[in-house]
Amino acid sequence: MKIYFAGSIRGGRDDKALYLKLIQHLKKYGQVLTEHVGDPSLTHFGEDGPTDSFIYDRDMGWIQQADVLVAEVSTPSLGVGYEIAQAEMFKKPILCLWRNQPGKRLSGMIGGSRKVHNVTYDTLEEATRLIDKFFSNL
Ligand code: 6K6
Repeated sequence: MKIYFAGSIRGGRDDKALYLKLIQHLKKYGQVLTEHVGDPSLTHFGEDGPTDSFIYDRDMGWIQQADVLVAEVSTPSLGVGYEIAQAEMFKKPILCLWRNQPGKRLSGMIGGSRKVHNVTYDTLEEATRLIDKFFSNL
């Protein structure tokens, strides 16, 4: 199985350690195409990285190839929102993980989509259990 994991890059890297742990867990279900999202050395700026058109073309190709998209959406990111919309268009199963945070709510454009399986969690253990449940129902 090919898994596209989406998490914030230029939207902010506060959750990068969490992304890495979720990616490690997802690897038991198949190949994670986007392991770089959990790279601790990847900053929100990425001045030495590939061009934006390279990133866009490669990531759109990967979403098309993927069997499933899993997004961690607690740090708002334009790129992650765009990827979720594209995955909807390609009719991919989508899991969105939202960590409960006082005073914050998930965008209605994600939380309100009937094509997205939205779940909320408090701990990493809970998030991994929700991932297991999602994959067991695929
Ligand atoms: C490194 C540091 C900053 O930019 C880079 C290189 N950029 C990217 N490399 C790989 N994937 C990217 C990059 N920028 C965005 N993406 C994709 O968009 C990832 O798959 C993420 O799920 C999502 C993050 O979007 P933003 O808007 O938070 O950057």
